[in-house]
Amino acid sequence: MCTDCGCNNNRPHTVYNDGENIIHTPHSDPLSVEVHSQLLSQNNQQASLNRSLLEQHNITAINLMSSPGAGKTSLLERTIDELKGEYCIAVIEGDLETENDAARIRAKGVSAIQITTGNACHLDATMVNNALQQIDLEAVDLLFIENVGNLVCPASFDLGQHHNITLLSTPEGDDKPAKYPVIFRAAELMLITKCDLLPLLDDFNPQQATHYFRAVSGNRPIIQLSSKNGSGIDAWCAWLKDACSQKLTSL
Ligand SMILES: Nc1nc2c(ncn2[C@@H]2O[C@H](COP(=O)(O)OP(=O)(O)OP(=O)(O)O)[C@@H](O)[C@H]2O)c(=O)[nH]1
Ligand SMILES: [Mg+2]
Repeated sequence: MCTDCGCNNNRPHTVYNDGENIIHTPHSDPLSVEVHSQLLSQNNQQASLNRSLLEQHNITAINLMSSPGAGKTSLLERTIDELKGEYCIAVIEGDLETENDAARIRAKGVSAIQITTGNACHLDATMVNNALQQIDLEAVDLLFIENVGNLVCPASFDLGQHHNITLLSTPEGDDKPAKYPVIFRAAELMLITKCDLLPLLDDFNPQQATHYFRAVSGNRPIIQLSSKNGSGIDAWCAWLKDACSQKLTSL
């Protein structure tokens, strides 16, 4: 048995640390590990350039990550309703196919660029840079990036954002932070979404979700909310305002 990850495959394989994440490549050769490492390194360089570009324009950028359907776009729609008068907002949407989410955001009067990744399961820094070229950055102070719905890969690709946020929706089950720790560990804040459904879900325990999140991320904050009935949206908007004002004072 492998002493690194416990798999039963006796072929050579590697476990390495890219500086933030432990990456297991259990059934591949060292060459593919090298290629993967170079791709991550190139991505990190582009992400740094994106971050500099955003900072030149005093933009706070938020990367939203979750499983498909956890409520990212619905939360953005609600957030735009709350904050549109105070902040100039733009959104970059990531999906494998369709302009659906960008159309939903544009219907709120906010500019949105849709990235369709084809078969890629996450956004990367080059895709985000291409989208940034299409946005009037002078006219933006709060940028949301809605990543592709996926609880694994998005966490490994820096996009140049300032804050990573992971959503956990109540119908997914309270054990997801324990089962998919990498994406929850990457989160500065966890949002428990669709809390209006809690009375109907007898097996989602917010305390249990909190316990699992704390086990992977320490004492980071959690907000319970519902984009349907508006509960917790004030706390979420207060967190965003704080993030924007901290950004301004750090520039
Ligand atoms: N009950 C309830 N349903 C919600 C809530 N937020 C979103 N939904 C529903 O969940 C479904 C998915 O919502 P989206 O906002 O499209 O989710 P998403 O994470 O953007 O989905 P992808 O972009 O496909 O990953 C829709 O049917 C929404 O109406 C909520 O707070 N409560
Ligand atoms: Mg969406």
